[in-house]
Amino acid sequence: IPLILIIAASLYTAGNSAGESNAIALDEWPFHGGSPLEQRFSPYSQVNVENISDLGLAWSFEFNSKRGQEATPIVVDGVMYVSTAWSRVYALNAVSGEMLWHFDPQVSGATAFKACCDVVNRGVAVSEGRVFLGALDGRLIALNAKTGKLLWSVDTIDPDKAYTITGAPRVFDDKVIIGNGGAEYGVRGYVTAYNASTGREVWRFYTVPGAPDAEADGAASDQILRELALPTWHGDWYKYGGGGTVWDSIVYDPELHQLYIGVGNGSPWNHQVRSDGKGDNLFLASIIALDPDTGAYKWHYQQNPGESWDFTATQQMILATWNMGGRDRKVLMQAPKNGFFYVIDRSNGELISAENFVPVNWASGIDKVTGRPIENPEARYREAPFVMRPNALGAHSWHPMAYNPEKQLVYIPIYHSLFAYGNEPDFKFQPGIWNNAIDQALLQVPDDPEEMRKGSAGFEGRLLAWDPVAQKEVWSVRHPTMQNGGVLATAGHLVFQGTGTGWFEARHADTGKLLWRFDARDGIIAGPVSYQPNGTQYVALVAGYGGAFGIGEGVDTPKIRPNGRVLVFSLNGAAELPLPTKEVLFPLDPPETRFTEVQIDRGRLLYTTHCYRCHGAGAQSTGVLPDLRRSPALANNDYWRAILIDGVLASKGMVSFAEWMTSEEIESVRAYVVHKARIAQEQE
Ligand code: PQQ
Repeated sequence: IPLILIIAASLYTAGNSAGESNAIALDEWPFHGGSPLEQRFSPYSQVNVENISDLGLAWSFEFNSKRGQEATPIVVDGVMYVSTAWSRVYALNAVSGEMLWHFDPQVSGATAFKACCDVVNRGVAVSEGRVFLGALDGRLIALNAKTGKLLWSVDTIDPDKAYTITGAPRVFDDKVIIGNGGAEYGVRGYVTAYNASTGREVWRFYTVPGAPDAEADGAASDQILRELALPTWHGDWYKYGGGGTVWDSIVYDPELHQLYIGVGNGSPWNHQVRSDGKGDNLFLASIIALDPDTGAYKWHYQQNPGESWDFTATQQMILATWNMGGRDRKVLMQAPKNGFFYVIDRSNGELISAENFVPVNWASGIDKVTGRPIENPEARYREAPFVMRPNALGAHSWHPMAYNPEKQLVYIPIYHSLFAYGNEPDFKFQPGIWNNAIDQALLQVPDDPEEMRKGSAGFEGRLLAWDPVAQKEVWSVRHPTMQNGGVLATAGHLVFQGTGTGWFEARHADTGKLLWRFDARDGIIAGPVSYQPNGTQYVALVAGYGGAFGIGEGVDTPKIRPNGRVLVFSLNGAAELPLPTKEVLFPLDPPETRFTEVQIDRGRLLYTTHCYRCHGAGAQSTGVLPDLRRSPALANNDYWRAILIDGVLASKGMVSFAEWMTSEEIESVRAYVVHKARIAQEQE
């Protein structure tokens, strides 16, 4: 075990009764969640409720991409290691901001097509002079922490399948572990542990069974999947991959020497299609505990048996120890997409409590004895569509929450949203492309902005302070936009969070009162960190919009965005934030060509199926990816075909759709975008 983990683990076990700090006495941010317990709590109080008005920008650093910025920086030995879009990594002096090195894994632009939710990267892991990076194209890469030079690189995926990596690796003992994404594209989820010095594979654990007649695959999961999981699957799931990707949260528990992995949704989403509407489909939407040495299964807790809505247990897991009824309980907390806050005994996976932290209509509660949700039968959209709250975007997604162990409060960046699920009438599985087997027609957005606004009425983003012991809200504040940043809690009685509208804010941890804010001039979605080298406390974060919500929906968000930037604050910091690089939008200048209503309507459905997730609802860009209504290629079908059929922009992430749409269908998409451009022009 590396020294740092031994120190960390002994400090945790020292402070393990309720109310006592579980925080580590390290002056840096060595792990993804700050400490191995992933509480995102800084034990420093130099910056506090009394002096927060003196907090100012100490330095900033600009990346070279304005795609989604989701990384949590790691700070070790005075160096900040931070990743950005396209899996690029920078090493910066954590005090001065001076760049020490950068590494670009040269991910091919076409990989963007396989990424459901932007070309994001949530961060690196650092241990014993090595930096570990999961690249979007599936490579796990080890770099020399001093020089940024490549030490080793392994391909963790089957390149013929639509796997991607957006999550941060985790390191423990002499191993580094990584999962992947792609459950919308027909893959089978797994995690793999590699030897940290050599990159040699040590073990792999698949989260869902393969074909029933498949030979033993030598993976650590083989036997448990056959015994426990296989009987819970029906139909042709293995032809569709099954899903269960571990695309974000993995936690190594140094106290119990266990590894927890958060497993995602089914592929395709619709349980009717995936598994004939039968069976629990283990281990979808489950937390699984594994033996870190061998990958052997220890226990699991499934949140959504027969998952059918893109519900995931991939959200962050926070570990703590509480004194309950006179005895210490080692708990694991998670606020997954489905809207319930779960407290689980991490020694055995037993449910301690679960209550909804947002309004939900798919279940009336969680049965305390069985641990299963008490479902509203209509939510399974078997006979009729169901307007569900929350939905696939989740009540809470990857945006990190924070736990203040001194106050025993969790601060969660939450969403309220709803949409209609319905059976896809003519589902045909197409490997390698978005397949969820739900009716895309129900997701089409109306042309009338008033109607569109009505459709999204009730959508809101909040910061919620939650008492995880009593399972109830303590306070919450509403933000102007739905998607906002991750959260940091500090011993200075502060809670830090960035907003979608571009403010970096500090609030009082007890009341939510706004105490300080800084104009970051760009939407923020990532989570802040804090470190205190040489006696000065810094608070740092990456600013920049994007991600699933940030490219797909952003009706009222700023349209010209700067590149992502690292912003670092300290007391009396007096740096100026440079104005963003200037950018000019193409004019709205749709061609005169007339299209029929039928073409436009057909284009609307195709746009919703294939284009919407990157280029925005109703062809309204959020400013992260190009606004198609302003594209010069709209002018002429030859230009349009060059992009959509010949794939001339593949290196930028816009691949050919020739395999997925006919020429006529591609023309209908142009008809729809021209139609939307005309409407926008009239409104200008
Ligand atoms: N990624 C984001 C993001 O970065 O904003 C949001 C989501 C993902 C989701 O809501 C997902 O459901 C999701 N699902 C998968 C998957 O099923 O494999 C992967 C990812 C990802 O890797 O980013 C996301």
